[in-house]
Amino acid sequence: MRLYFSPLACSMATRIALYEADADASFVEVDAKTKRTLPGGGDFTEKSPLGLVPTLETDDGQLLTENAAILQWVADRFPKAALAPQDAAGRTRLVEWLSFIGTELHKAIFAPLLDKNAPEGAKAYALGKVEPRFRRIERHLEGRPFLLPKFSVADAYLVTVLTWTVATPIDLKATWPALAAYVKGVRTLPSVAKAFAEERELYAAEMARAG
Ligand SMILES: N[C@@H](CCC(=O)N[C@@H](CS)C(=O)NCC(=O)O)C(=O)O
Repeated sequence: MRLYFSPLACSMATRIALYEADADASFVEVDAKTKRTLPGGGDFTEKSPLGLVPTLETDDGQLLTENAAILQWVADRFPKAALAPQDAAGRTRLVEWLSFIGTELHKAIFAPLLDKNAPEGAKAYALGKVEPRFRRIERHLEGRPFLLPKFSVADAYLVTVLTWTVATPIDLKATWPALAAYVKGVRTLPSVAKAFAEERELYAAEMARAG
């Protein structure tokens, strides 16, 4: 299978899941600005209509998009890695967290804050949404290492988006100590540490290319 990704973007959650599963996967970098694959590759919008990462091409040629779908697909494809609860109640909680991270954190807060072209009013509106949403996860993660009883694909997604706070006015350590401790703990997992180290290097190369 092949994961289309951009360095340190939300697609890193899928990389983490693939590392956890010890999956045989290749990784194709996408230039988020030009929507072309690197190095010197093709038009990524032929794979993903909106040109968004993650996009996962499976061994039987399916093209999957959307974090919540791809992460659950990886969890189901590699059940031994136990990246998703097997029981219905646990699965519902997983979908609840994936939806919360995708809509209430990723899109509602981080997308406007990280978009250089977003107007200041949009950024201020997004910052206004931080307190209740971060409080919800802060309370949930007090005394817990993971969102669910075990590490799951939802943690792979949450640690990825919370790391973006460094590029925003949100001070995780000062304001949200349980979230800061959660990120610190999850980043010690070998799969997560490896993904971050690799993607940090690719991100630095991307920044150097952009000048
Ligand atoms: N709804 C999509 C959103 C994916 C998304 O926003 N991806 C970002 C990276 S975190 C992206 O590809 N941005 C490039 C762009 O907006 O052109 C999902 O959950 O997978």
